[in-house]
Amino acid sequence: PVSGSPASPVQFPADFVWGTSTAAYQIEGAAREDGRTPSIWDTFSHTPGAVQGGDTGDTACDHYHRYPQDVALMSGLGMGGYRFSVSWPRVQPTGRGPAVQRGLDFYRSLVDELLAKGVTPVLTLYHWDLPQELEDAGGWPERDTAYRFADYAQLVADALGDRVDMWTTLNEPWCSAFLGYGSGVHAPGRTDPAAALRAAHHLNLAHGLATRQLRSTLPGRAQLSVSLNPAHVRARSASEADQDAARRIDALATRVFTGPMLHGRYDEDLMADTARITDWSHVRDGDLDIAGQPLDGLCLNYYTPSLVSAVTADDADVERRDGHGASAHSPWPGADRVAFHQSPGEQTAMGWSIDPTGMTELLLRFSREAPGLALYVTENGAAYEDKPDADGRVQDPERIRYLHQHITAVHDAMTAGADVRGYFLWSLLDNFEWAYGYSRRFGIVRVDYETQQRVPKASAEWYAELAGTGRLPEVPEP
Ligand code: PNW
Repeated sequence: PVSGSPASPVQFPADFVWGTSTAAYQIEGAAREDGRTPSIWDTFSHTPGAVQGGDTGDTACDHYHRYPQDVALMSGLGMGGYRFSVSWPRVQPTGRGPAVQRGLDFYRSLVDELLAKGVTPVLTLYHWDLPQELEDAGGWPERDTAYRFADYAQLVADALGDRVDMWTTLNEPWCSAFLGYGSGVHAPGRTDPAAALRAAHHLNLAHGLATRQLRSTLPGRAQLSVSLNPAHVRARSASEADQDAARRIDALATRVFTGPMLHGRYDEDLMADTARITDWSHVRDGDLDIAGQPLDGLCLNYYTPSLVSAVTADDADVERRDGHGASAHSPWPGADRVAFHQSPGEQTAMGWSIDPTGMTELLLRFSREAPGLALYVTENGAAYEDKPDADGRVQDPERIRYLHQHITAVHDAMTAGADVRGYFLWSLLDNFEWAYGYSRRFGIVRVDYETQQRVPKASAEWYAELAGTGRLPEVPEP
């Protein structure tokens, strides 16, 4: 294009998948129906003080009963894909033994509904809802949980393998391990750094065991992957100390999972940094080979970068802004000399700064580090305090702007060579935002939690145009 001409349209390939993401506990409700038993999130959300407003997922968006309407909504928006998760305690209530047929039937009906409308299902096996009984037996810090996960994966594969082609094992194992067992702001709310590191390893092992099993039973067309939320870490300065702080956080946020899963190893610096906390004797011979099973794709979730520095005497009063909720306990075992800072720029309602360059850099990092793997963005989006106007319409120009910037950033990565095949917006619906309950709305469709009415926001219409044309629409003038 001639410089000075209007920016050339941002056009995506015709086979690029446009979709939305959700997770079982955040939308399904029906917490005690059809044989479902409590997960760690049921227990946690019913613990006074754990979740903002005392909110729980008991009813959520009632998607369990309203899924035909929700699929019709997606189809009306012209979505090509839908990423959802299977609730482990709905399918295998105690985390052991045979499957509950009614639980599997729900997912089978959901998938059939999607396929009938031409929406490709992308199935996540684990989006944080561990059966409580397995937590009572020790949870992710216990090795046995990894084997239980592989058995559960097999049950789901047997039931849905003939109709689902895109499988991801875990969603954001960092949150499961370090928010669940380190800072305790997520279920099960434990605050034990050594347990958090054991949990991370057993999640790596669980991913590998399940991948090995799915590979041997699913048809050859099945695509296997995992969804990670690599913190895109930036050092506040070029000083050696700040660079080292960034290295430590990258190890604990990202390489603790990508090391085993992509390269079959734990990096030496990670093991040395955490030597005070664990001797890593929970890692057995052969585990890393299992964790490093070959994958077909890598799914990345991106919202905001992290800005860190080394703690110095001057930082004694630096506010701990690590965007992970208020806790006296760190989610970063062994990195207590690291300070987190608010990145510059505007923020969303999560207090997360808006920086689309992190998206491009993240995709390019993994296109170099994992050549040959198809990349997917499986989560990206923004919470805003949008409200219906007098006519009941929801104008959410900030969300449209956020999406426009980040989808442009995905395109930039593709132009620079990243093999990105799809983008799944978080989220289809406003939903249960974990420790924040219903106080944060990420949906492109508004949910009225009193009436369960769904109202597509302006961003949904904007996104539908993108999905229909593959060309990024302009941001509407205010
Ligand atoms: C991800 N953090 O959660 C999840 O995969 C979604 O279920 C969630 O709704 C979405 O992002 C928006 O938050 C995260 O504290 C929760 O760093 C917390 C953190 C990161 C991701």
